[in-house]
Amino acid sequence: MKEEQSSLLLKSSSLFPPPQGVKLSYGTAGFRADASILKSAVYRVGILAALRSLKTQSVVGVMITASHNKVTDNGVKIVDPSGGMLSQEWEPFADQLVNAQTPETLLSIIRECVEKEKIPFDGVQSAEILLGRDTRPSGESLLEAAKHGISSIFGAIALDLGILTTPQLHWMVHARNKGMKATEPAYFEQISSSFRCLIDLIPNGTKVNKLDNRVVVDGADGVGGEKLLVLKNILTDLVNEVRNSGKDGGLLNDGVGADYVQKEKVVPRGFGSNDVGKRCASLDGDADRLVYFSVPSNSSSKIDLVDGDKMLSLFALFIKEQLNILTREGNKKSNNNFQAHLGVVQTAYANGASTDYLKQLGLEVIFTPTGVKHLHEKAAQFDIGIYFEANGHGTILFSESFLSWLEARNNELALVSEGSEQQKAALRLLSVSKLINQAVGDALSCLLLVEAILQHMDWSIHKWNELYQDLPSRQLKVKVVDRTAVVTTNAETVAVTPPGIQEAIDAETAKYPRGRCFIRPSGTEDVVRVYAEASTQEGADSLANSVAKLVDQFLGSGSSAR
Ligand code: G16
Repeated sequence: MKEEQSSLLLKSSSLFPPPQGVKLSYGTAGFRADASILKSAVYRVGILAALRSLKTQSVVGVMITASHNKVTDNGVKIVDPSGGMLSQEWEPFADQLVNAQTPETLLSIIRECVEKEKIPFDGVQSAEILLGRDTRPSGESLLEAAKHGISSIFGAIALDLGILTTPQLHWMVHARNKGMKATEPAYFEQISSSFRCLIDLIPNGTKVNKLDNRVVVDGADGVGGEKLLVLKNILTDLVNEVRNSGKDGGLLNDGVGADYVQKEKVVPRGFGSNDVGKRCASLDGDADRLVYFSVPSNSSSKIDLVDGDKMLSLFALFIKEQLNILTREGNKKSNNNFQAHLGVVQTAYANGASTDYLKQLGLEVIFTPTGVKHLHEKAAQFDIGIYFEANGHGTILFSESFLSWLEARNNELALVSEGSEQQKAALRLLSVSKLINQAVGDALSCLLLVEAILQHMDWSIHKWNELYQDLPSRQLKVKVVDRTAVVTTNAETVAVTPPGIQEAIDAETAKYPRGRCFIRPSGTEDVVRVYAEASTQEGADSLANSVAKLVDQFLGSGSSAR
């Protein structure tokens, strides 16, 4: 490393000293903490992003967001050149860099990484980093810190894209590296035009949502609400109303948003008995998660939740139907056949009833630990891989080889049987691959796909919700002294430490018919999460409460943080 580069790094890092006595780790989705202690971490992630861009000779992204966390938190994560999460191989390096106590240690860690990764670091190669942030008040100054980090590396350029949803930034990094236009209008153009294609392909002529039957969306008082208003102007038939759009002074994620709705199973702020019978949806704070719900007639606050598992099931059903049409009888005459391998990926939070349903559909179901970085990797191994967390975070991945076959098949069908059912099925799958975000879970594109499929099937939200009946479940958070004391295995279903806790959980679980329960340390909040399922709601609640008490006993002082 040249002398000038070293002294630039020493000088700039002295402006961003790390907070004393704080150890941060690159968790489920990057670094997250109270925004007041994050400047140094964000500055250093800027450096890391520049190194990643130099290493890969591609554009990378940095997103400033804490998604579902409370408004006073913030966070930062790197978007890899593929548009996906930072390669997990680089996470330990991110941890070391962010926790280095002095500018000198920081410099020696950077040197080590440059050497180990053989990063071209001569000031000749260039690096480009796209920056985005959500609507948190702390976002602007943290973004400046990221810019400082980036400009501390010779040849690195930061492009500030302002306020974006997290999936928009992922999409733009993906698009840039594929040589496509990577702007917000290009994003909206792609998702809205592929949505229109799906609507035009609905059997028996084009159907349009009746005005009184359009979805009502809770924007979590975050960036998603703001962007949905843009989409509402482009697709005027789509959304009836956006509430909690962030424009009316509501507090981000405070009694609103997908995380709140899914965990508490109650209406978000601004919804109630006037919404009985309506199809409602909720985005999370940075619009990478989506859940649907309806308000039953006998309730003003309880909801019927349609979560990520049901979205996965709806998507799987639709994709499977299109694949069946494509490969049925008349098609067998073609020399151009392809047995697409369709698979689904879930986590331990998936409702047991959803897994049973997916298996009944004949689908291969794989489990991974929590975090889309794990699910995405597995889904990418299929020709079509659908992954979803129960919390509404997920997408559908199409392999390059399947897409080239599909394009060719569509062209072939256009010549021999234009407008046939087979060709329509090919076109529908092609449209889905353009509509749904190939980089990461994206609430806006998932909302469009759900709306298109419900219209295609002519289904109400109730019909959709009846695909299977969820087993009653309950999730709790427990605040403990040190959540890292919980170490898990088997896709987080078994706690290896502290010793004896798993046996105690098993003994408790055995008391409940259809009981299932696990604990895991959160990677985004300072809590241990407890998930319980049983044949009745009382059973699930009681199992979750007993296990929360066990967590308290084994891990020390913490009041239940539900
Ligand atoms: C992030 C991750 C999700 C994960 C969620 C909760 O979501 O992207 O994959 O499910 O955190 O993680 P944990 O249980 O470890 O706290 P988001 O929407 O907050 O970015």
